[in-house]
Amino acid sequence: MDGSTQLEARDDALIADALTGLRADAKTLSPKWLYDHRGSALFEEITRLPEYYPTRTEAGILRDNATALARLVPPGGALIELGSGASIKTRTLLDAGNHIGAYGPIDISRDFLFETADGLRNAYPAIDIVPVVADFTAPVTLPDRLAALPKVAFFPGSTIGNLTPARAHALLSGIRAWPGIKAFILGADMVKDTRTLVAAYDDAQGVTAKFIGNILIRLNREADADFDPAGFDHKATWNAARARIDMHLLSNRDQHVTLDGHVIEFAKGEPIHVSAARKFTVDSLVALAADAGWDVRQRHVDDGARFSVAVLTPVR
Ligand code: AVJ
Repeated sequence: MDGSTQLEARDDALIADALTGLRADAKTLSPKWLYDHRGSALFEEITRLPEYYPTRTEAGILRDNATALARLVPPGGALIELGSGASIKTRTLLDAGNHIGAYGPIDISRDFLFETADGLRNAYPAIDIVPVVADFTAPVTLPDRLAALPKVAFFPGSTIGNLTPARAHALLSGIRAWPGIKAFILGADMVKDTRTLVAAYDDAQGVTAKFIGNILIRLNREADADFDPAGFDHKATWNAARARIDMHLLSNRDQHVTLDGHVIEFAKGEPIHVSAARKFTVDSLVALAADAGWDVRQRHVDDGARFSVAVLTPVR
């Protein structure tokens, strides 16, 4: 259960990260902690919301270009996905690529990853499914089975937008250095009208609020904290200067919370920054790629040019 009485799965990395973030002047929590088992399931629920256009828009682009995208993987080569979640979109590429030798889903949510991998093994018996439990915001060392193969990286969902520009650059540079890397298929959500953007991160049913608030429930369970989730409200705003949606939890009263024995004070209205979703223009996308040694070889978009799936190739 979600209660704070039982401290299962105490997570030292989570505690250290949360304490650093919550003791800063501007309080923050890293979005990577949103994806425990419940968080991953809530995110899948978000992807089906009417307001959350990115997933279905990107899925349409992948479907329309599946054959061309799958062909980027050499025969017997590997498709490696960063932050694979339920690997739903990936199936479009695997269905179009029966020449693909291996699929390596990388995800931080271990149980969710292994469940997904079992499902994929049943659906694609000819493809070697090699799940990798890792935090892709740090450099990922691929297991030998994947490292040895020519490979294509796949980073859908515009999750690149969750990273600071510096971390996004580091990720693109890191993948550029993988042995045998042939191409990088990168999903990126584009800048558009503010109302559409904000609605996608503040849905009428409150699923996004539940998803963001879940981080507090996780801290109660895994970081010996005593947050009252009802004491915090979800707020999404468009930050034009940084071209990103900011997601905050606002303390709705003066309160204090204990986390692993440390007291943290919250003033009424004080925010915890939990996640940012950066949005791109063609120019900002090309610049991000070029700075890390990639050419934007193709850019597939939907009719409204709301989302793009870019094919990056190493600059030679
Ligand atoms: C999974 C990072 C792509 O930023 O759009 C959705 C996460 N957070 N609603 C995004 C998210 C709140 C999502 N990504």
